[in-house]
Amino acid sequence: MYQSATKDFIALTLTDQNCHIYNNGKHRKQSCWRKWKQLSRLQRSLILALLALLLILGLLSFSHVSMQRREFSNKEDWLGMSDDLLKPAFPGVKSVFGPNEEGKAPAPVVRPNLGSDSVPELKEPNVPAFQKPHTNKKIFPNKRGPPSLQKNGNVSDTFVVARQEEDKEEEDGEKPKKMVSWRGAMIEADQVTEPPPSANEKDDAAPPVPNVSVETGMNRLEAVRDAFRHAWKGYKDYAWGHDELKPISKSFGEWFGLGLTIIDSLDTMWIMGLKEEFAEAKQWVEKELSFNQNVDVNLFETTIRVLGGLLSTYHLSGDQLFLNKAKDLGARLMPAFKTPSKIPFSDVNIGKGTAHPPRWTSDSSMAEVTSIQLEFRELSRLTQDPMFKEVVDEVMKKVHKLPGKHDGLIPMFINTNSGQFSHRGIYTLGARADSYYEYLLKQWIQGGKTEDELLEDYIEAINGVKKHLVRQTGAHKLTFVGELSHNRFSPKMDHLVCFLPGTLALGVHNDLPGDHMDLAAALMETCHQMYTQMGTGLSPEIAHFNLHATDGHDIIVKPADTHNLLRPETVESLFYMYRFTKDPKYREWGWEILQNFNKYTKVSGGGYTSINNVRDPENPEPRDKMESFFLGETLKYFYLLFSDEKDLLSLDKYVFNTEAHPLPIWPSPPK
Ligand code: DMJ
Repeated sequence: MYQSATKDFIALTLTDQNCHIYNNGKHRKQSCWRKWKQLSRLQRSLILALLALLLILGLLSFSHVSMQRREFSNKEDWLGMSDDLLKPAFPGVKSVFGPNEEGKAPAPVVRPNLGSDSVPELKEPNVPAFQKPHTNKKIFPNKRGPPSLQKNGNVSDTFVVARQEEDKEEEDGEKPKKMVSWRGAMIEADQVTEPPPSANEKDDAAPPVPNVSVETGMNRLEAVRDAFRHAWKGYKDYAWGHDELKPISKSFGEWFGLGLTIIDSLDTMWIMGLKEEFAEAKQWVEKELSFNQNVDVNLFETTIRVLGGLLSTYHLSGDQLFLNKAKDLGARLMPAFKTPSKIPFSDVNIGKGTAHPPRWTSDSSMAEVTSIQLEFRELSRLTQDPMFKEVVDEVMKKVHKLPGKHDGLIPMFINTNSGQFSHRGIYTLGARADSYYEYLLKQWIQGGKTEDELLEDYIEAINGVKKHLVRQTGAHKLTFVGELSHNRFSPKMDHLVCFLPGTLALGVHNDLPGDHMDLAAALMETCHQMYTQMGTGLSPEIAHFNLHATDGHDIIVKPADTHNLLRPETVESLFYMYRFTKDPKYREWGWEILQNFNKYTKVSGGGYTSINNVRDPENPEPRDKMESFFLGETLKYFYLLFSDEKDLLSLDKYVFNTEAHPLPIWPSPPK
């Protein structure tokens, strides 16, 4: 039976056109079999060999497919396993995996506590006075840095990625301009920052801040300088003249094509006394920087980073070059204000002199149109040309009078045609609204505390924040600023909101209500906890807070929010809090953050990288991007936090723009 079946099979497999398939199976069998018999022995052997080969190939491909399937399900096992095995940074906070915001491969992330994530009905705030948080002794597993970022760690990985990138660039014919690296003392200094791997392994036993004089803070300052040099080296070697460094692929990213990192870094280098680096950057500004480019730039980003950076560098260095560049840029940004409502468009072509809103809307975001004032006002003062100040003051006046605020809180968008708020009903101190509140206070300070409308709006807004947005967690009474969405409270806080403790403290320093300082201190503690409760000791982009005491956890991180972009806000606030209180704990907290940036984001070969997963110290997943604000803001605020130099940028003489560029407080009030 087996034999006859085989014969049948063979006969049917022969596709000889004479071997027809008939309806009648018997006929078919006979006809094909006859043909087979007519073949020579050699022919039959060849055919049989061919069939055997096909059979083997078939078997092989079957086993390959099933192996792939097995691997796939193993991956699922691995992810599932890591979900369970991931060491929770805070006991009981579980991890899950899911797609990240860029739709990349799912990574182990933190499982939100569903119980607390529900949005409770808006009630009266539950924090009449700020209860001191129960500060647990810090849960801070002093782990080793991730293998991929260790100096002697995954060098080959980094190399392979870089090599592949280079190969690709060679194929594309777009090899980035390699710059001659500045070598010498800088490299040695760089090595001081990162402890040798052996030291990392012994971290648990080591004293918290080895070899550092808390009194003088001197070594910490050197550590910040080293971090800056390391970041700068990566930028110089692989991204010189471009907007941002991609330190893992050793390449660059372009946003506006304005050498953002160089300009954002200028005043930081000046403040840190990095003369050689400053001289080189200045030379680039002089020789290479041109705003006469057919390029669309974002009005807000260009104002805070480039205009702000040029103006502050002019003030610090006294070099006219920077003011001339600032004037040129300011004039090129002016077309943004030519709108029916005088509320500026978000984008300007600085070469063509045209402006437009984003493609999908005629709205601008509130933070963007109300956080360009410090810079434009200062430009008018320096140039004696009122037009810059007039256009931005007009925006503030309009917003001051605009209906639709909620106890001083503003919606996130404004329409450039109607000049009215749009997308009403959502109130946040985070993205798209944050620096509106910051600039109310800072403009008032800049102008010598004479512009009453700004102060009124600020005080009213902070009262609104306290009334509608401030809550405490159930477990450890951590104070946070949530969001209001159509009258429902959401216990969600962006890391961006961590600018608020610093701003509140600055207000109190300028004689605003003392209870603002209580809120500042309570929020500062929470921002600190957003770092310490993560496996890497670095904050996620967004935290959710648990209003219930049920499971003892305060902070929940959703899968899409586990990244850290090297943002400055917490360090910024630590700087203000330390300046005004001199409480050494703020320096300690800052020092821990700097060490963790070094452990988990420092890239061997140069630069620091954003990471995808602050929960996983073993694999924080580098994102391959160093934002210009890491040099412009984060490292500058670290330096200022640790510096004991008495008159270094006194907060009675300077006001920092939202990108950490110091601008002078005016000696006489504006006219
Ligand atoms: C910076 O560009 C500024 O601080 C801005 O106000 C908010 N975003 C980044 C830093 O996080």
